[in-house]
Amino acid sequence: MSESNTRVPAAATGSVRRSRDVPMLVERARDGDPRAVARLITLVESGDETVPAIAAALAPYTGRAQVVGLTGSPGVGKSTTTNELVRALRAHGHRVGVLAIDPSSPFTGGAILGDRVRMQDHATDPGVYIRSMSSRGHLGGLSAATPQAVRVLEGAGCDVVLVETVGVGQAEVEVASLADTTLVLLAPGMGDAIQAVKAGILEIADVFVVNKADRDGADATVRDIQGMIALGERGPGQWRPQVVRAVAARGEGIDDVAVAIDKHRAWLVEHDELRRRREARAAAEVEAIALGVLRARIGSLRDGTQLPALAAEVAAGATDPYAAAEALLAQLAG
Ligand SMILES: Nc1nc2c(ncn2[C@@H]2O[C@H](COP(=O)(O)OP(=O)(O)OP(=O)(O)O)[C@@H](O)[C@H]2O)c(=O)[nH]1
Ligand SMILES: [Mg+2]
Repeated sequence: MSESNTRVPAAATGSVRRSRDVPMLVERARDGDPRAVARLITLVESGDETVPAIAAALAPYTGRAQVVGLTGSPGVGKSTTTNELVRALRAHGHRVGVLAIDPSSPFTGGAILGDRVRMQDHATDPGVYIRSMSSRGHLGGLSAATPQAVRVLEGAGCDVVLVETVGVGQAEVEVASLADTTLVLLAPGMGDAIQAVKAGILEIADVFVVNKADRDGADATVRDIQGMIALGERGPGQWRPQVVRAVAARGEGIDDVAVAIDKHRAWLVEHDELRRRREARAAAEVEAIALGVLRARIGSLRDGTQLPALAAEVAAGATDPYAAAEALLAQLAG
């Protein structure tokens, strides 16, 4: 979020920064006030008690943005590519949101991105929201707060939301379940192609970007990944992952990446896959929320009588854990 660059009267700023007034915040976010957007994302990121109200207020605007996930090994060039994609999307007049999911920071709380993140080019552009979010300290990691943050950005009028995550196994799968289109970035000489197969990335990538194509070995990496795609089983009408080479640091190949994203988007719509993916995403979200509520309820039972009593019975061999779990669920339902 370009918090430092936007002029809003000081009084309004103060009230927005600490506000829990959801209708006011949503209205201001709808008007494009970056501080309201930042505040709403902070609230969803911290799992504030206003989150259900925020989700309800934003529901009418859900599904408007194209969500594009970018993932790949540390340092492969995700942020550089994101920065360049933002430039390309802005050139087409799109409003763009960027969520950089940072697994290393314990809690960002809306911190302005350091130059480490290489997206400063757009810091003063009112048509771009850039926000770093922590994936640590959240039950459910990326899956918990990110869909809500995407909603906030959709509510703020973003046509495209780019989500950058460092590819470390689970995060890749999570970003894929969140995104309409998933880009997996590789670089020559990182053994990435083999890693990709190991981590099951082949299944989640809609577009492979072989970045740092200015380096030796780019041809081999492209060949490797194309070979793997050729081996993959694909039914008729299924999407065949595209492979694009880029030198993000010089802005080269980014137009090709944008074309591949558009092509995938068209395919999604044509095959009714967009609806299917989004419904699957919504199902996962509802399930995660419901499980969270259940977990909280079970937790509260610890203070009651049944769970400790059941646990004592299981430990003593007086009953088995399955029967005890059934008893616990029966108590929750009752
Ligand atoms: N040679 C070369 N270097 C690049 C290219 N793209 C990015 N880099 C450099 O690679 C380094 C890492 O780039 P980032 O965009 O920060 O990579 P990242 O994947 O976002 O990194 P993390 O978020 O830390 O995982 C930077 O020094 C970039 O300048 C490229 O196409 N060629
Ligand atoms: Mg990065």
